[in-house]
Amino acid sequence: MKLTYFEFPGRAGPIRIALGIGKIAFEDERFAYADWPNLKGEMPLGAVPVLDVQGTRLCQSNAILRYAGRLSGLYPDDLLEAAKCDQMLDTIEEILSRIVDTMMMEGEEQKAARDGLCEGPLPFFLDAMQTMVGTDDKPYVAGGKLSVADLKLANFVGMLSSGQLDYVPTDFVERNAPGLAAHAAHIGSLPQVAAQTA
Ligand SMILES: N[C@@H](CCC(=O)N[C@@H](CS)C(=O)NCC(=O)O)C(=O)O
Repeated sequence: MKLTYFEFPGRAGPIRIALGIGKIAFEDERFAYADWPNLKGEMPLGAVPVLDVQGTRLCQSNAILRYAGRLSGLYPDDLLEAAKCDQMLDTIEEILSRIVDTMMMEGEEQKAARDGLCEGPLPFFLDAMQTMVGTDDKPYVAGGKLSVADLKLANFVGMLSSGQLDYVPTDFVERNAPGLAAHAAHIGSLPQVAAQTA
C-alpha cells in the first residue's frame, strides 16, 4: 500500500496516524511542492492524497481515511456512531475547502478573504463541531472512543492554531470553541497518538 502526498500533514496527516496506530504497513511517499506539477496529471482528480492498494488508486481524503480507520480499528462498527464519525469528516472538509480557496491568494485579497471567514463561517462551523464533540471530560466524536474523526478534527484544529495561516490568530479556536481546543489537547495526549506524531 502506498500513500502519496506533500511533505506536510495536511489532508494526509490523519491517514498516516491512523495507519500508524493500526500498525498497517504502508509506503509513505512524500514529495516536494516543486515536484507537484509533474505528478498532478497522474492523480485521478488531479489532487492528493492518493492511496494505491492492490492495483487500485483511491482518491478523496475522507474515503481513504475511512478505509484506514476500518483497517486500524478506528472506525465505529455501530451504524449510527459511524454516521456521527462521517458527519464530522464531511463538516471539516466543507469548511476546510473554503480555507484552501484562500491559500493561493496574496496580500490584501487574502486578508479580506480570511477576515471574512473569521467573522462568520469559521465561528459558525467551529460552534457546530463543538456541539458534535459534546462536553464530556474526555470528549470523542463517536462511540465514546478514538476514531478517525478525532484524528481529523485534532489535525484541523492544529492547523488553525499553528500560526501558519496568516490572519487567523493562534488563539482563534480557544476563544471561539474552547471545547475543540480541549478535544485537540486530549487527542494529542493519547499515548497511541503521541507515539505517531513524536
Ligand atoms: N476533496 C479532495 C481534495 C483534494 C485536494 O484538493 N488536495 C490538495 C492538497 S490538500 C491538492 O492536491 N492540491 C493541489 C492541486 O489541486 O493542484 C480530498 O479530500 O482529497
